[in-house]
Amino acid sequence: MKRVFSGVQPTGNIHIGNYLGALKQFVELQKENQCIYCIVDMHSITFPQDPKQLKKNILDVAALYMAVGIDTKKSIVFVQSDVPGHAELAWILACNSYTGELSRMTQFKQKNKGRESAPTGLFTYPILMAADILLYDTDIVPVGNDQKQHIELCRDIAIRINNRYKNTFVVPDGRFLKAGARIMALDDPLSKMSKSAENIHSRISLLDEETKIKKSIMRATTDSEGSIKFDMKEKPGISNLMNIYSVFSGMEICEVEKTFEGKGYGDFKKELVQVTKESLTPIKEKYEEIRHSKELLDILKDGAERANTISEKTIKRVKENFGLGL
Ligand code: ATP
Ligand code: LTN
Repeated sequence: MKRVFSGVQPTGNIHIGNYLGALKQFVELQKENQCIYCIVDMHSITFPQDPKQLKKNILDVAALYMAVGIDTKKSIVFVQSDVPGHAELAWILACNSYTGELSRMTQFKQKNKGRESAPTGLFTYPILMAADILLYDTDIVPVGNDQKQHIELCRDIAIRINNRYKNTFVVPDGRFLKAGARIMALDDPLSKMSKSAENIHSRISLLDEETKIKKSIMRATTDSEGSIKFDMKEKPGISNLMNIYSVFSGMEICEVEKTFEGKGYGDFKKELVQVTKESLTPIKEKYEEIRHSKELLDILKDGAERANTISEKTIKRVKENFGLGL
């Protein structure tokens, strides 16, 4: 059995990009692997968060994990800050990484655009992410394409430490889907769909009302040509919508092209609204059931205990290999 680890930030607005790029994989991987899914609250404070809202967002993500099909009897679900090993290992990894490699991270460059100075945590964000992964001897990390560079850095740090010290870490592999790995913003198909974009119609959140879903899709940017053909370079808007249609309906892109041959963007968008609603309704229903149940807190507490047991073993091994402590 392989070990799988991944995380989502509790920053609100979990959208179909997060679902199709990451969460859908989380569910599939449960069948044959030991999976650990984390709510990475310490990553979310790289920008200031309202404390009450953060607490609520943590429970929202936990309930969404379960609503999309994560089975907490099989998989471990927990909150990052409940397991002290993450922060502890992050320091040790920081001492084995370089400011040069962190400066090359495109996510950092994008999020820090236009500023002279950045929060230190935003700069060292990938190190905490590497700690999350290496702490659990992870083999596979299911994520969206935007995390490729962070996974590469995690691998580099693991290999570096394995060479400098005793063999200490399992070197993980990223896992990226073909179709959902990069869902683009509905209002700007050249940027990725994001939780933090100002325009709410740039994304479809998993808990959006039906009228909002319809509005966002019907006003999504396309082109003036009017033919439903997949071409990410020349026709990024309609291609992104076709991608979303393909993953929600289970149809291959070429089948989507065939089905909508000769039809207009209006007809296609109406069908897309339909499959999106059909896919999201059961998730919303399950979410409502779980979100305010007493069970939710118990599940997270139990998850943290299980995670902590694994984490403590790794920390012990790392300290031994580094000569730290008594
Ligand atoms: P933000 O865009 O505000 O930085 P985010 O949407 O990237 O936030 P995260 O919690 O950091 O949110 O990401 C959770 C998971 O969703 C990650 O695996 C990430 O790669 C994936 N993901 C995020 N956006 C997309 C997208 N547009 N398409 C596919 N996968 C995505
Ligand atoms: N950086 C990730 C979230 C994240 C993560 C992780 C993903 C934090 N720690 C460990 C996989 C494994 C993001 O999606 N922005």
